Amino acid sequence: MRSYDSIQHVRGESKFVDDLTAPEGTLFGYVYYSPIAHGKILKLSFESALKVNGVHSVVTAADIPGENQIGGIILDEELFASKEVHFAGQPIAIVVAEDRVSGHKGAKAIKCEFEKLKPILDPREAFEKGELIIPPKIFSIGNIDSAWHQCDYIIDGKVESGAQEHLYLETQGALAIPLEGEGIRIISSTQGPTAVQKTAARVLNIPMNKVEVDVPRLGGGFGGKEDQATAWAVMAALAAKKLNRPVKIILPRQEDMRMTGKRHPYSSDFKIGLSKDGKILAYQVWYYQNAGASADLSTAILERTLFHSTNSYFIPNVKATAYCCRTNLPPFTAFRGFGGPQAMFVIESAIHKAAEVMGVEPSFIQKKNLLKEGDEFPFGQKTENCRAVKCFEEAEKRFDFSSQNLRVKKFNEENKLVKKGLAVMPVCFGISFTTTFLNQASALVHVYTDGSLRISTAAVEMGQGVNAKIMSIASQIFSIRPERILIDTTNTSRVANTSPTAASKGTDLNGFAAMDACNLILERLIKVAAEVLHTDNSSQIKIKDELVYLNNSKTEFDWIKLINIAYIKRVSLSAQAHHATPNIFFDREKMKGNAFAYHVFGTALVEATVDCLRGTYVIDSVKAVHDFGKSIHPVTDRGQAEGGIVQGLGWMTLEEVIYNDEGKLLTDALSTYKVPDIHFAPKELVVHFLEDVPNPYGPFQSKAIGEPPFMYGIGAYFAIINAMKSFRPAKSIIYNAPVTNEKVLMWLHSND
Ligand code: MTE
Ligand code: QUE
Ligand code: MOS
Repeated sequence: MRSYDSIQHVRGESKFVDDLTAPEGTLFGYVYYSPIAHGKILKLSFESALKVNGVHSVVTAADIPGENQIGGIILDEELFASKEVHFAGQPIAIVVAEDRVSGHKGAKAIKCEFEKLKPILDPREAFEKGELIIPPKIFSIGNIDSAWHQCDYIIDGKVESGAQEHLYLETQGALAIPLEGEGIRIISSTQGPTAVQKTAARVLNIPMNKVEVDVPRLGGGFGGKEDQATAWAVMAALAAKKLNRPVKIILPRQEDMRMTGKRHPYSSDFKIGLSKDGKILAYQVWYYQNAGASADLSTAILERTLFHSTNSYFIPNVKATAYCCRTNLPPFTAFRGFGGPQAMFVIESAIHKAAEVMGVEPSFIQKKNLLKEGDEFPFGQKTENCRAVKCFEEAEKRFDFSSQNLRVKKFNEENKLVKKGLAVMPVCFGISFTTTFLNQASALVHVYTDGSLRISTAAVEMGQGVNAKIMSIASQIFSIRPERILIDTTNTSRVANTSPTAASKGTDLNGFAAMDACNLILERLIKVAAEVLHTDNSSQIKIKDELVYLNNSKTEFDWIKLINIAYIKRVSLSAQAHHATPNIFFDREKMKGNAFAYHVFGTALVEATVDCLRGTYVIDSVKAVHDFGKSIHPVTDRGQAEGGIVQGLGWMTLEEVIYNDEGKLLTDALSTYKVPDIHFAPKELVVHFLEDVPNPYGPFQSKAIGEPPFMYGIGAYFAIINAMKSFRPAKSIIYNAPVTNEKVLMWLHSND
C-alpha cells in the first residue's frame, strides 16, 4: 500500500501553507533581517519603507504586547532583535504589504545603522572566551584514568563535521487569521504546533486557549521545523493582530537558507585505547558543538550526542565531555539524528584511525566490540533485545564482506588512477525523547453514523508516512477498510499539549494513543453487539472484515449496522486517549537512567569509487540489514530507510555549508549548496528487513524508523577515504566531513 496521499502529491493537489485559499484581505509579511553577524542596533528607520506603494505597516519589537521572547528550552532568543544582532539573518522587523513584491521593496527601503562588533564563528574560540550556553555535560562509565594503563594502543585525533541545510521542499511559512475577541488562528508549517501556540500566547500576551494552531501537512521538516517554524508563525500572528487582517509569511528559499539554523557543526577531540586483540578498553572524547547565537534545541541535541558517543559498541571505560558553544551564526537546530550522527562520526573516525595504526581492518575492531545483551551504556541503561551482532552478522553473510574485500583489493591492484573503497557502518540509535516528559501523546477518534472515521492525533505528517501508519493501526483495530478512515489535520484545539513530531517517536506515541482511543470505542461496540446478539460473554464477539461474528460465525450485523445500533442506543462513538511511554527516566544530576524505550540496530556496507585524477567519486552501493521490528507499513519504512541513507550520504559528501569570515552564508542557493540527486544516489541501494524481530515496545511490535537509517550514510565517508588511501597509502588521513570533491583532490595531490 502506498502512502495514502501520494496520488494527491504527484498531481500537485496537496495543499501546503502557501497553496491554501487565503481569506479576502490577506496581507503579506516580508522579513527584514540583519545584514551583519554581530553588532549594536544604533538606529532603525523605516519611514521610507512605509512610503512604498502597497506597504501597510512595519512591525518591530516595539509592537509586541507581551514578551519579545521565543526561546524554547532556554529563554534567550528575541522574536525581533531590539538592541543587538547576534547573527547575519536575524529578523529585525517585518514589512506588511499587499503582496510579496511590495513587501520586498519595503524591506529594501529600511535603513538600519549598526555599531559592528567582532563575531565569533568557531566553537573552540567561543569555548576559549567562556561563551558556553550551559555548563559542560559529561557522561562517564568505568575509570578512564586507570584504563589507559591496560591499553596496548592509544590513539588520539581530531574530527570535524559540518553543518547541513534541511532543504525541506516547502520553505518556512504561516498564515495567521484574527478571530473575534482576542483570538487568533494560525496555520503553520511546523513540527511543533504546541510550541507555536505557547510562544504566540507569550508574545501576544493572551492565554493559550485563544490561540488555535492548525497543521495540515509539511512539505518536509527533517527537524528544521521543530523549533524554527515558530518565529514566522508568531510574526504573522503579531502582524495580524496589529492590523486586524490575515497575514501570511512565506520565506523565499534564499532567505530561508540565510535566516534558519541547520545541523550543528562539531569540532571534536578523541583518545581511544585498545588491547592487542582489538578490544576497545577506553574512550575519551570532547565535543565542541557550534550552537549558533542562541540555545534553540542545542542542549538537548548535545545530550543526544553524549547518548550516542559509543554508537553500537560496548566500551567499559568512557568519559565524554560536551560543550555547547555560543557563536554568531544562526541558531543551529534539530536535524534527523539530533546530534547522534555527529557522535557516531567521531567514534567511527577513532576506530578507523586505530585500525590504521594497528594494521587491521576497521570492521575487525567494529565486530569485536559490538554491544551484547545486557551490556551497559555510559548512561547506565543496559541493552535489551540487543540486535547489534545479529544485524552485523546477517550483513556480513548476506553481502559477503570477505569476497567484496577481495574484489576491491584486486580492483585497486589493477587500476592506478581509479580506486575503490569499502566501509562497514553499524548503527545503534535510542528511541525516546531523552527529555522524558516529552514522551506523551494523545488522540481523538470520532466514528460517524455512515461508518466513516476521523482521527486527530498530535502527529504532524511531513512526508514520513505517520498518517498512513495511524490509519493502518485504526483499520486493524476495528478490522475495517482503511478507506473509511480520514486522518485530520494536527490542531491544538482538538489535541492539546502536544510534543513535537520528532525523535522518530511520531508513530510510537501517536499510534499507541490512537490505538487506545480506538479500543475504547471497540469495547463499547462489542458490548452493543453482545446485547443485540443476546450473549453475556463479549469475548464471543469479534469484528472481522467489517462483519460481526458470534462464536466465529457470521451474523447479520455489519460495521455500519453496528455503528447505527450503537448510535440509537445512545452509546458514544467518540473517544480520547493519552499515551505515555512507560518505564523510562533520566536523572540529569547523575547523568544516568533508562532513557530509551528500546534501541534500533542495523549494519550497512558502503562502496565508493574515486577518480583520483579528478577528485570525483561515485557511491556504488549501500547495502544495509536493518531492524524494523515488525513493520506496520513496509513501503513507507523502506522509503524512510532509503531517504535517510541518501540524506546521510549528502551530509558526509556533497553538502557543504560555508560562512565567510564575517559570518555571512555563502552557500545560500542551490547553485552553491549541492544535495544528492538521483544521479548521485547509490547505483545499488539494498535494504534488507531483519526477519522475525518483533518489538514489544512499539505499536503492533513495530520500531521507529525516521532517523536511524540516516547514519548508514556515515559509511560513505570511510569508503571514500579508504579509496583515497589506496592511491596514497603513506599519507595520513584527515577526519573532516564533508569530503567534497575539492577536499579529495587536495588530499590526493598536495604534499602538506
Ligand atoms: N521523512 C520525510 N519524508 N520528511 C521529513 O521531514 N523527518 C525525519 C523523519 N523522516 C522527515 C522524514 C525526522 S527528523 C524525524 S524525527 C521523523 O521523520 C519524524 O517522524 P516520525 O517520528 O513519525 O518517524
Ligand atoms: C530527541 C529529540 C528531542 C529531544 C530529546 C531527544 C527533541 C526535543 C527535545 C526537547 C527537550 C526539552 C525541551 C523541549 C524539547 O528533546 O526533538 O522543548 O524543553 O524537542 O533525545 O528529538
Ligand atoms: Mo527529527 S530531528 O527529531 O525532527
